[in-house]
Amino acid sequence: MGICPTDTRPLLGDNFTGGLRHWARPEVLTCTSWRAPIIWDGIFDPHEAEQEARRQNLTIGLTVFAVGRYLEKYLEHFLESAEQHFMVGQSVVYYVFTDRPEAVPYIALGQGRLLRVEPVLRESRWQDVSMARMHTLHEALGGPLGQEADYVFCLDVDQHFTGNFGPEALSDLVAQLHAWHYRWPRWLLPYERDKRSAAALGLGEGDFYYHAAVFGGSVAALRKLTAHCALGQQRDRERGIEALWHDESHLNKFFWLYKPTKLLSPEFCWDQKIGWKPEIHCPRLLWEPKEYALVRN
Ligand code: 2GW
Ligand code: MN
Repeated sequence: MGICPTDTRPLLGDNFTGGLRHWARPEVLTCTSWRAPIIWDGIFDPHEAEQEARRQNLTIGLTVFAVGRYLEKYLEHFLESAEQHFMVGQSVVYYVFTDRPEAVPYIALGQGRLLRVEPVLRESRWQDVSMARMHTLHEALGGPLGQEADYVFCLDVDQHFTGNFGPEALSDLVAQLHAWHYRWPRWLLPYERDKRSAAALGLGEGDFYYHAAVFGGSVAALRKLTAHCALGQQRDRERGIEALWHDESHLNKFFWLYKPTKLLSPEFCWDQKIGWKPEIHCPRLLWEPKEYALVRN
């Protein structure tokens, strides 16, 4: 680990982190080799980022899929906690993709916040529920959603907000460091290694391992990301193969080819099961406990 170079060239994607204070977290990596900031608690001023975002009069989208049992199990807590912590004070639109629109719980929304329900079909295999998101998002970003929102975050539903998740996280293309893998050597990261897969990365490839539970960016950047991943998945399917971590493997391939302009530290999507780590100051999202036996059948 190390701090950002003292180079004075402007950082990529720093438009919502005016006055980044890389020196505030000397014990962690706060800048990538391609000069994108890695957002750790303390290196940005949340108020400055909020002011900048408000001056630009942005609409920020949050997409989430709640299909089958995941609706009852996770959606309400996810949305209630988003009301407390996600982009507070900004214009926000939630897009809930579900196979049962009538079952979406009623949530009292704050001023300037809207919720839209987008019907989707239910895939029969759970792997397909997760992977179909890329194609569905791609279509949505090309339609009214893409017209309405300036920036969009695409999140898993099996988590809840516990801390401020604000405009400091905005940038053209945003990737989330995976909480379980950010300290691992590159060769050990669980990328797809089968060369037949569109998601394959060689042993010397890959920058970080990114978590598909959180990614975001401008509508244009996300159109490109979702097209790339959906096409890769399609190509694999035609060959009768499936990447190790499904959509997440394709996402990692995309971020290797097209570098994110901002990275979020694992504080933005933390798993309490990992236990206490000195560098994790303020978790913004926490994973819900995994109950695979209950939901994966
Ligand atoms: C998924 C797996 C097994 C059983 C059900 C489902 C399921 C997922 C479902 O029944 N309904 C549903 O709406 N989903 C959506 O897909 C939901 O938004 C959920 O958060 C998302 C991903 O599934 P999840 O959260 O169970 O997968 P994780 O937490 O193990 O996620 C990582 O790996 C996935 C690929 O295997 C994805 O890349 C995901 O983004 C990663 O966080
Ligand atoms: Mn998940």
